[in-house]
Amino acid sequence: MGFFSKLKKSLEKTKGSLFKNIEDVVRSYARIDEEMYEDLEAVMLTGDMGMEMTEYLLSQIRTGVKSREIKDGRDVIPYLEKVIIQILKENDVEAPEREGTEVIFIVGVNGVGKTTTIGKLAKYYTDHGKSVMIAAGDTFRAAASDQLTVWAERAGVPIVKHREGADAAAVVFDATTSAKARHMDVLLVDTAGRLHTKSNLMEELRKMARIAGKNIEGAPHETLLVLDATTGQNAVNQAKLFGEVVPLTGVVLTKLDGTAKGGIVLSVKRVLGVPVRWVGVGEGADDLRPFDAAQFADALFDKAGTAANGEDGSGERKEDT
Ligand SMILES: Nc1nc2c(ncn2[C@@H]2O[C@H](COP(=O)(O)OP(=O)(O)O)[C@@H](O)[C@H]2O)c(=O)[nH]1
Ligand SMILES: [Mg+2]
Repeated sequence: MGFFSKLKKSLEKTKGSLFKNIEDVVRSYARIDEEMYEDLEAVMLTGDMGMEMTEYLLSQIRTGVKSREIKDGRDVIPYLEKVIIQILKENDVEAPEREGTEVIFIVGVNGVGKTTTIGKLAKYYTDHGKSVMIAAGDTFRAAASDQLTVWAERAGVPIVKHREGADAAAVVFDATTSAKARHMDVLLVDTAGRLHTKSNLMEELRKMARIAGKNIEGAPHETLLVLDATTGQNAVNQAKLFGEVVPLTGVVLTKLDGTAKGGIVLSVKRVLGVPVRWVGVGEGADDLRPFDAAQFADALFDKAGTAANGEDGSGERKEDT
């Protein structure tokens, strides 16, 4: 199955929980009145849209009613489609091309999919002709670096690791030194996810960033927060906390497969101020792709693969092929 098909399948539950209930509400109102807004608010919150996004969508519907674009309940869903596509497009940020080694920190709490994401990113960049190195910056558990080693071998890329309990900043020092000397295009840095020791984590991440920046100018160029889509609004709250610890440049949304809470993708940019950069739809090496608003909207609203998705519906962007 190609990526687009997987994405579409992944979003089925989200669509079901979100649009189905919205549709049921609007269909039962011949005339739009305050009671309809109240019912809509209830189903959106139940659908895990979060307060901010719910209020925004309702205000947009009110705008549509005022401008007469929405005349009765039947016009609500097509109108919302347009609003949602607009929100998705806010996430469409192209990664700038850089000279030298691009250093990418991967952060997030335990279990969200950081290590897996690094494995997938290593595969993706390698497939796209880039040289990749991995740094095992989660030195807290031996298992973390073993797991990462398996991914590195699978992608055929070098990995820099130290023994369990070693200073993560020392791993970053060695990795940045080596990546620079070997003219690597990308250095992916895994990190520990102990948010309950927030001040320690903050210290550790800051130190890692400082060391990286000393060896490679401007590093880390990206700090991507990995969020588990199945945790819905909790993920958004997690992200707010993380944003206080380190400056984030984007979000990787994992586990979109098997959740009805994919609506979280709408909250990320508006609530956190950073775009969704990658989406994960499974545990396989090819189950991660750059976020593409048009593709995501097509998958969400069940359009067949359009030009934006490539003729084979694989979900590859043109510039990727
Ligand atoms: N279904 C699904 N599982 C995922 C995805 N990404 C990661 N996982 C799984 O989530 C679990 C935790 O991943 P891991 O990378 O170890 O998380 P970490 O603790 O943040 O490093 C593993 O079993 C992964 O296979 C995804 O996009 N979809
Ligand atoms: Mg890990």
